[in-house]
Amino acid sequence: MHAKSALLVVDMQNDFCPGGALPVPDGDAIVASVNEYLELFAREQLPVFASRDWHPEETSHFASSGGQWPRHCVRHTPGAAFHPAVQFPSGTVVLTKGAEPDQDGYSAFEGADESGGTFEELLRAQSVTRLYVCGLATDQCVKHSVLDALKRTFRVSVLKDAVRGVEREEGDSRRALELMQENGAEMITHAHVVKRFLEQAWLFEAARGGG
Ligand code: VGL
Ligand code: ZN
Repeated sequence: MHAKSALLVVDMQNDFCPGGALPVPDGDAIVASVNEYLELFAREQLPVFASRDWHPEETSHFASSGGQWPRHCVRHTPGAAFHPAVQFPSGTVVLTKGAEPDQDGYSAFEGADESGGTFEELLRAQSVTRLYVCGLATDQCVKHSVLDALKRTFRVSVLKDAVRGVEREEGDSRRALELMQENGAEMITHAHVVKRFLEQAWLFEAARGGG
């Protein structure tokens, strides 16, 4: 049996896009690619997860309380909403993270759905073994989510054409991608994912039809 895959779209929120409070340069330039992946996973009837930063008004995550970031993604504000052009399929599970005043919430594995199910519980319940990851920001929440997934023994594919970094220091995104790769993540682009899914479908058909 082949690996069951799921898609994780990290923090595609207004505040991380140009015009937002903590803009990722060209953060919105990946929207079209993200939508292609969403369509692909929806068509394959594979689980789709969308993490969101969901901070309280005051949190140790913000510079105003000793953290390193400007105020961003304060829960229920327009900046915390998903970018309006991202087309999440019905059934997308939203993972809320960073909601506690002492929680950075850099990793989607700190997130939970509306019933309190943690990301890992939700993945295990559906026997997911491979996670495809895209979104914002390569050098922050994408990186932490990917490293956490690997630590928890999931296989991880980073969708290189659908991530962008904050780049607080030049080269942060490149270094983050290298670190993810060193820890076992695979780097992949859309055409290869499509090809892989097609091949898996053929193998499945062949096995079923007896050749
Ligand atoms: C993020 C910095 C602070 C992210 C969240 O989503 O990558 N970065 N909070
Ligand atoms: Zn944050």
